[in-house]
Amino acid sequence: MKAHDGNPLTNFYQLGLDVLALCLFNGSYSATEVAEFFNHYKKNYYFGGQFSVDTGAMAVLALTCVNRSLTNEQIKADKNLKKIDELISFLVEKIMSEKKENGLIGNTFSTGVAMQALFVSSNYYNESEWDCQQTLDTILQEISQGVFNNPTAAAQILPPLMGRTYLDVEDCPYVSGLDTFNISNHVPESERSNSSSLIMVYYSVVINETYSINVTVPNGSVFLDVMKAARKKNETTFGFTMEQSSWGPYITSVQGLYANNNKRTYWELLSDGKALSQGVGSYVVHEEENLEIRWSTY
Ligand code: B12
Ligand SMILES: *[C@@H]1O[C@H](CO)[C@@H](O)[C@H](O)[C@H]1NC(C)=O
Ligand SMILES: *[C@@H]1O[C@H](CO)[C@@H](O)[C@H](O)[C@H]1NC(C)=O
Ligand SMILES: *[C@@H]1O[C@H](CO)[C@@H](O)[C@H](O)[C@H]1NC(C)=O
Ligand SMILES: *[C@@H]1O[C@H](CO)[C@@H](O)[C@H](O)[C@H]1NC(C)=O
Ligand SMILES: *[C@@H]1O[C@H](CO)[C@@H](O)[C@H](O)[C@H]1NC(C)=O
Ligand SMILES: *[C@@H]1O[C@H](CO)[C@@H](O)[C@H](O)[C@H]1NC(C)=O
Ligand SMILES: *[C@@H]1O[C@H](CO)[C@@H](O)[C@H](O)[C@H]1NC(C)=O
Ligand SMILES: *[C@@H]1O[C@H](CO)[C@@H](O)[C@H](O)[C@H]1NC(C)=O
Ligand SMILES: *[C@@H]1O[C@H](CO)[C@@H](O)[C@H](O)[C@H]1NC(C)=O
Repeated sequence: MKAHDGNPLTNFYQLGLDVLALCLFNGSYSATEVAEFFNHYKKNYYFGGQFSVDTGAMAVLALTCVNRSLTNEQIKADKNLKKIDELISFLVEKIMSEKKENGLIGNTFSTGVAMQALFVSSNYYNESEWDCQQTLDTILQEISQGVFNNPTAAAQILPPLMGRTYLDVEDCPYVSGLDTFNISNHVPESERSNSSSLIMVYYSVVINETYSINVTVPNGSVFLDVMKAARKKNETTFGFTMEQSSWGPYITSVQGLYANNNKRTYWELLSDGKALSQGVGSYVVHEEENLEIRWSTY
């Protein structure tokens, strides 16, 4: 981070996961350094100027674990450690301010981690500030519509549905049996695809110039199908590469221009000018929709 102007080459969500793992499994780390990193580089809680609820929530979970492991002597001896308390308070306030009218916190997919963070930090807000039941009702409705079919999305929402958080991981009696689990990411084609009819969508690649095309795809297609159809028509303009990740396919390049963590660049997905909350493998497109993939920074 120090060599990159305070920007981690991964991200603060991952720093949160790392600290949480070290803390839960009694690894060795310096609580003072943890406090420093999470406090000093606050810009890393934001992507493109927007507070990332997922990132803040993961930090709250990690910091809470660290805070719980501190002895009173440590706190008295080191002023930095007092900052952990202040930092949790700051993050909880930010998370709370991203609460929506329907109870979601941030968006659908950050709500699971946000709920976990709020479960462990109830000292830092007023009971009346958060209607947990409303959040739960909205989430259950979304689950029944298949919104959480992605296994990674499910993994983030499942603990709070059971009244649990990632801080409870150490209690899990099944850890040694996890490798016998076989979770398939396969969603039957028939569930989302109705190929009996075709729809037309607008698709643009935006770098400094805008490259547009109209493509026809079967009704029920996802964003990735549109990109493939466009690529078939013009490989030079609409060619792209992707990488599998836990959330599905991640777009790494378009027109040979590659996203780069060092430079904080990425390919952003939009519909009618609004950033999408799903990736190219999940987002189902609609007739006459204005789809865009834009060269952006975060
Ligand atoms: C950091 C981050 C990013 C960074 C990634 C680069 C970096 N330097 O780390 C940036 C800002 C570039 C980014 C971009 C996008 N992201 Co993002 N991202 C995250 C975040 C906060 C943490 C991911 C992470 O590090 N996980 C931990 C590591 C260990 O797991 P990992 O699988 O190896 O992580 C990699 C992948 O997750 C990948 N990645 C990041 N975002 C996305 C999104 C999708 C759809 C895919 C397939 C992969 C992917 O980058 C990570 C680092 O290499 C998560 C929050 C969360 N709750 O998970 C959201 C999250 C995964 N992102 C999300 C979305 C929607 C996107 C975008 C589609 C947004 C957009 N409109 O363009 C784009 C991806 C477009 C594309 N090119 O395909 C959603 C996914 C929801 C869903 N159901 O699919 C999440 C859950 C945030 C949210 N609450 O909405 N993201
Ligand atoms: C970590 O240490 C705590 C307290 O000493 C102990 O209760 C816990 O079982 C340890 N966890 C692991 C995973 O070793
Ligand atoms: C952090 O520790 C302090 C002192 O032990 C305590 O007062 C505070 O409630 C703790 N915070 C959390 C989130 O556990
Ligand atoms: C909680 O709310 C009550 C009444 O609305 C208020 O008096 C109190 O100061 C609040 N506490 C905190 C910690 O915000
Ligand atoms: C997991 O399930 C998939 C699909 O059902 C199958 O192809 C794969 O061989 C299985 N893997 C293991 C290790 O059982
Ligand atoms: C698929 O389309 C046909 C006709 O276009 C329609 O009758 C049928 O209900 C559709 N199926 C789904 C699952 O939408
Ligand atoms: C976009 O245009 C600016 C200014 O002309 C230029 O500096 C930059 O390199 C261009 N970006 C790309 C990705 O082509
Ligand atoms: C796409 O279709 C719209 C309306 O049907 C038309 O106005 C536009 O010029 C078309 N764009 C391209 C790139 O063909
Ligand atoms: C596409 O399918 C959906 C249901 O899956 C249906 O509501 C919609 O009317 C269909 N659109 C077209 C243009 O066939
Ligand atoms: C692809 O698009 C570029 C402009 O972006 C154009 O110069 C080229 O002729 C197109 N190729 C085909 C096969 O249409």
